[in-house]
Amino acid sequence: MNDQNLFSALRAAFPADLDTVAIETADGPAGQPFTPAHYTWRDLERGTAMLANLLKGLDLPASTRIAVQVDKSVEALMLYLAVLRAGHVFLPLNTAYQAAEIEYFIGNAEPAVVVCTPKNFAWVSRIAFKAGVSHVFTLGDDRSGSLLERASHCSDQHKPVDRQADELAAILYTSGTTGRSKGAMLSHGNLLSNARTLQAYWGWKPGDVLIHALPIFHVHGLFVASHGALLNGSRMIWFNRFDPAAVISRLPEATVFMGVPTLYVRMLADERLNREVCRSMRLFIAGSAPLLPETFDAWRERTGHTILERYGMSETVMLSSNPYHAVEGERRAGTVGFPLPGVSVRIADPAKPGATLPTGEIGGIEVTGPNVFSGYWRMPEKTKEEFTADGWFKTGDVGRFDERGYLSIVGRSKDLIISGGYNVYPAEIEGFINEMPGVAESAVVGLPHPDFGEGVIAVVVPKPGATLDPAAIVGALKGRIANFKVPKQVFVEPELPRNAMGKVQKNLLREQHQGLFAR
Ligand code: MLC
Ligand code: AMP
Repeated sequence: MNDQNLFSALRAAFPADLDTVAIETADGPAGQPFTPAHYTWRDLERGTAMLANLLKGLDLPASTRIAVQVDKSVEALMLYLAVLRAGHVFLPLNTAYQAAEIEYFIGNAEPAVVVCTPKNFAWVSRIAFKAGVSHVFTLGDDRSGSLLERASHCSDQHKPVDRQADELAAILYTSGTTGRSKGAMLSHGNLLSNARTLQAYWGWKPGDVLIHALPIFHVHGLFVASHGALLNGSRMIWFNRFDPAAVISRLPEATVFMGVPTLYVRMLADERLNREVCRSMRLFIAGSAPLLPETFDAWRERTGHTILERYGMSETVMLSSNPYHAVEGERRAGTVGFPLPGVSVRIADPAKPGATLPTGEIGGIEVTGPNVFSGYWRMPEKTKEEFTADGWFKTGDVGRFDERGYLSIVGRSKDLIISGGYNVYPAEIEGFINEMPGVAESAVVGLPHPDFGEGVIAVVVPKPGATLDPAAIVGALKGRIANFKVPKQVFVEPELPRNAMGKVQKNLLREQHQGLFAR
């Protein structure tokens, strides 16, 4: 059968002249003097071949998980591509994750290879070897580490391993409202079909240049942004870190930018953002969290560009998008547009299982399409719970269609906070707080935050006779969980508000504290 490896499709889109620039770096390792590096398409071809040969030499079974927790760099992107090329499964991990989180992911996914930053080698390798991982390599954002050293001895010729569309390409861990994180299994076909759909829907064209300023351990930066540019043979201006002033200074050379709403809010706060710097831009895309209409309006006023908001998730890649071409409609603030071609979206009646709701009514968003994942890694029960009997995936988002077919997300049935584009599950944080000495119970909620969209806070109830120090709670959490999950503020209160059924009324806590992060 024909090779359906996603890497092969991306490789086929490289320009004929492999000696033109594919990626130009716009910043470098933190704290070091910066000289821009230019990676040609040939560099990507050779670098991914050498890394794929390194993996091949390890004699791993097909579809082995390769877990990667490294700072963003072009080499880290090449590692992702090499894993696809070698026919293995990429497992990206947020660099903010701490030991307890990494221990869980490695224990659950059972990767044969782990790649971490040189500075984390001691603790990551201890966890990995204890879990039976055979190989731990290091990769720094300054090209340091054992991975590139070992790959430098490998051949730069490598034939991509044949993969079928339904074979696994990546596992993305997403936290659950109850219990531990689940690994969403995405196939070569899920990712490639979505990338092709977006290439057409967003009008990617020759000469496009993408500013890549998002992390590459989640859907937005790794799949939507990178695949978009690679599948179009387009050059990327590559930021390892988001810096609003630096991004604005490169806009005049670019045509496409993608960001979570916080990136737009931060660029708007810089007075150098104006129509002139955006003169060559074709498209600004936002997603991963709700874009406030005030940000949408302010951006249009300042730059003359209307942000295109789209909606997706780890389990499905992209689901819906505001239109690119004006003939298909305007881009509407507060909506996530139309279902993408090939993707079906319906609104389920929360009161009547199996029934769907008409236009205008609010219910659970359910989806199906070639982009939808096959299930959670080794969790058949969880997978079953999240799909309907007729095979639609329950997103956990709540929304409605308007009379013109635009989808709006109006809430979430899952108890989830999205802060600066990162998901924070209150149940997980509450679990850590409740284990602390002197704590009777806690409730974690998100409040409107001018920078992050939502900011995390915790309300903690002490055990009788115990005294709790909010700063000590924050301090204890900092070493244990990713920093973006740590509550920005902790309140100690004698009790939590409950309804007649005994359920904590988080809406009352949100109301009580809502102005906390006001501008
Ligand atoms: C950083 N901090 C955050 C935070 N990011 N706090 C809450 N929420 C966040 N998102 C805190 C850190 O804990 C730290 O606090 C302080 O800010 C400085 O950390 P930093 O790392 O220097 O922050 P900064 O570089 O400013 O990062 C902000 C950011 C980043 C917005 C650039 O969060 C980011 O890149 N977000 C993008 C996330 C993303 O790509 N999401 C896509 C998911 S895919 P302290 O107290 O520890 O010093 C998806 C599907 C889809 O959702 O549809 O796309
Ligand atoms: P993740 O699990 O990190 O992939 O996050 C996916 C979730 O992000 C979705 O289920 C939505 O709740 C949210 N999301 C993504 N895009 C948007 C958007 N444009 N507007 C509102 N929420 C969004």
